[in-house]
Amino acid sequence: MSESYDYLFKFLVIGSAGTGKSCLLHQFIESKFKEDSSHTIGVEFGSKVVPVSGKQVKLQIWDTAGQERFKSVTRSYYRGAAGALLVYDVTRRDSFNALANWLADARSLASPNIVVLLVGNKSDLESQREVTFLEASRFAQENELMFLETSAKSGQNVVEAFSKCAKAIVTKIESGELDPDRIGSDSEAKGHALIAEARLNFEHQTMADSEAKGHALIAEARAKLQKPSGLLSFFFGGSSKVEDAVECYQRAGNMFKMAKKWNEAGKAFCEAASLHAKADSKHDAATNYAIEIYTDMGRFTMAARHHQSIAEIYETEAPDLEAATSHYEKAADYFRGEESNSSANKCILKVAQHAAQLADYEKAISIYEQVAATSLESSLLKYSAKEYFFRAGLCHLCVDMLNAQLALDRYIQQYPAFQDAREYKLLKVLMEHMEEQNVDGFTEAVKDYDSVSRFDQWYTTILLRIKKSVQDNPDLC
Ligand SMILES: Nc1nc2c(ncn2[C@@H]2O[C@H](COP(=O)(O)OP(=O)(O)OP(=O)(O)O)[C@@H](O)[C@H]2O)c(=O)[nH]1
Ligand SMILES: [Mg+2]
Repeated sequence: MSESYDYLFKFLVIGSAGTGKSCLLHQFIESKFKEDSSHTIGVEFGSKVVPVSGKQVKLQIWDTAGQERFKSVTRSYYRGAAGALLVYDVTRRDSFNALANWLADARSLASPNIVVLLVGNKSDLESQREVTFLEASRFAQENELMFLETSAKSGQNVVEAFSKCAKAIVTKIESGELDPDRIGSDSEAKGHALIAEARLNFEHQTMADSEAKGHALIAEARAKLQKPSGLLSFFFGGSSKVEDAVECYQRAGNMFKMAKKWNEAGKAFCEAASLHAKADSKHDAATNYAIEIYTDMGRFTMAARHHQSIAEIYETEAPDLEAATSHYEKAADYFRGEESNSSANKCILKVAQHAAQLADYEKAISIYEQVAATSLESSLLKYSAKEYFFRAGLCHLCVDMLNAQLALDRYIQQYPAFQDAREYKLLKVLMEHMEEQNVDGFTEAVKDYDSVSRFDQWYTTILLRIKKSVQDNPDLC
């Protein structure tokens, strides 16, 4: 079990949350990308023997949590570390800006002589890069750090990063600059390592148990749902089997959560949530729970998708536009947090659509205008701006003509080609008819347009409201 080695170095992997520290460690030890990495709780541990300048060096690596709330825990592991990988994410400037603080911590808590290698991770995401190689190498030079860009995903430079850092330590030892007895090969570190290894084994065992229980509960939930209801249950509360199934799904969710099977946990909680919604009972607890887990684990995309599917349930199976809107809004926020802009837009457009239907025109207008403006920034999406301006224009007409006119002028300034669009022309014609209180002309214009491109239910509702406002309230114009 015990491999032979010449040196044992304690290593730290530090840096902001989500920069890929755990993935780097996993890639280094397992030579694989960790697909489903979630935020590290406290610290994790790994070790590997690497050949360095003809010597066998055992690296005992402490992967620390980047989240602020674990700072006090992770700092207690810094002592005695010989080397550190200081990680930032090349696609996130904030993680680069935080480097100075991490470095100061490492030097003051581990040792002023700690050998630090700066790692710009996620180099595979070139198109999303926010930090250039040049400015990072400048930072490294100014702070006497070595520097590499890596990809924990492709594996590029990962082994090199650890080896390069280890090599620099060996060189320092051999030149007499470092005393090997005074760096992270002390018995305290060995003690830490043994405890961590024991803890990991224990966790693996209990996690496997929890996962098995989770699967059993899912099977139980399914069996409960398939049981025929019968006439009696109709009288004595037919929904009880649904409630039992919901409970099973929730318990399964908890088991999966303990097993760190986040995907399964989320699915189980969502099953529970959608059953609740269908049974039209109070389901907030379950949905929020599912979403909380994902948010907590930093998996915003997951949280977003779940908000989105709950919103869809509220749109179709258990109609409640306000609830749907609020879930779409949250989904959009989370998608935006992950920079999934097209998904965020899809959700926020739903919010606008429902807001208009609920007569909150101001909100709808502001969303449509915003989405139109962002679409104009991209040559691919530019074309869709006219639809959003059209929708915003119609919402304006539900409120008043003057602002509608001013808005149209603004839209043309932003997007001159809008003037030639059928949508713009229709808005203009409608406004003319409104001014003349010509309800028949209004109807004709709508009909003409509709014969070419059919209006869906949303447009029909809004157009009818505008028409009604002309009939009911001629002074409006
Ligand atoms: N494209 C790409 N994604 C990566 C890379 N490394 C990590 N990721 C992704 O980045 C996210 C965060 O990775 P983690 O390794 O868990 O981040 P961490 O730094 O350990 O986060 P904390 O534990 O909170 O400190 C995950 O979704 C990974 O899939 C990489 O090199 N390329
Ligand atoms: Mg981690």
